[in-house]
Amino acid sequence: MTDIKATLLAQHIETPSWAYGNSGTRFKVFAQKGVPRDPYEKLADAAQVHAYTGIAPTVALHIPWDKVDDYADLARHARELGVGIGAINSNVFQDDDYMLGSVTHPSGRVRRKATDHLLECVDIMDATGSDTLKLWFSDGINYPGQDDIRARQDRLAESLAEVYDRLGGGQRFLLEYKLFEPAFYATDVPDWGTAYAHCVKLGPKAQVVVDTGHHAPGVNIEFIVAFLLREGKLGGFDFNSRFYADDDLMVGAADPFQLFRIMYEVVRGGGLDAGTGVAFMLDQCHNIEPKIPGQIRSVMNVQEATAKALLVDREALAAAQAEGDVLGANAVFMDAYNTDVRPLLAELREERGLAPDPMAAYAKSGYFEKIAAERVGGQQAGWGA
Ligand code: LRH
Ligand code: MN
Ligand code: MN
Repeated sequence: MTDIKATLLAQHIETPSWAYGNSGTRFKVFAQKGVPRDPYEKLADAAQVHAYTGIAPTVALHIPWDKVDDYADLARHARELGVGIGAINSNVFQDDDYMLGSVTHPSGRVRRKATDHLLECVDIMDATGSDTLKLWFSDGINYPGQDDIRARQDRLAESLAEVYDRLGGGQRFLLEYKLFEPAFYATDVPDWGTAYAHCVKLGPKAQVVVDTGHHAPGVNIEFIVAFLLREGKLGGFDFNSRFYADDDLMVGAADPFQLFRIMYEVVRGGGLDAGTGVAFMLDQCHNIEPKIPGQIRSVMNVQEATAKALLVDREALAAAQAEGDVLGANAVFMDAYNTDVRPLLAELREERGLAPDPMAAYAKSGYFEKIAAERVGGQQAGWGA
């Protein structure tokens, strides 16, 4: 149990700056009270999540949603609040220029502009001390014949190589895949195989990030996790839940059993071991629920799934598997999943001097009342901004 507790304490879950801003669907963004007005206030809210969970010490930025004049100053502000800057997320999907793509666009001018943005993100990594660049491309085509699928792969490879070469020592990039949306016919990085192939070609500083919402229904995500970890190519997760497509709901809300299965493969593959570099990031929006509690709940959901995965009796499982004991092996697995780990986690927090129930402690703290009174005109997270 001491080992499990130490592993749980060492796990870090990164929250995204955009989770704290107003968000919604293309139909309506419902503004909430107390929402941050700038990136500095987003970091302050993220620091609250860390203060109550103890395991969310870094915050991902999205550029240009988090554009500031002085990134070193933003990083200093984060440190003062007790958090650090995590992954820098690039954004080559919101300019009019990108209607037909960014790094895979048929026009060399647009490709240059997109790649320059990615290089600027590496400059921001240098200024903030971030070691991870997260690349997601909305690039793709809507209609058969619209553009040459293969030429777009060539253009993608060319841009990725330029960014890869710009990375400094200790820096890496994570390539994110997504089945569809906004492109509806053929996305340029639609699946883990495409992302993996590009990353293998580039080298060790390129890894794949698994956004749990970016798959077709029924896809066995834990298989992908097991495979990528075995190859040393699992860079991290963008955690969220989906019922239909890229819903960005709270991780573990739609399918806690799937999250457990994913975390088991992480544990099995050594992804929690120090130095493996698997980043556990959230990529979510809280459209109708309050944002800071939504993030606290999400961090707790990942922690609960991790605790259950760590509780799997690996020896008993291996013995049952070796004997071909199908039901016995499954029972070992399910015993861990069905364990209520909440008392263990409450104990862990108390041992660290934290409140046993982060949700209740935050609600009691008065922070929400304070920001609701102080902040007027909170920022939209980014979409449609
Ligand atoms: C794309 C995505 C990607 C973006 C984020 C805001 O759907 O998952 O990670 O950067 O949403
Ligand atoms: Mn994502
Ligand atoms: Mn997404």
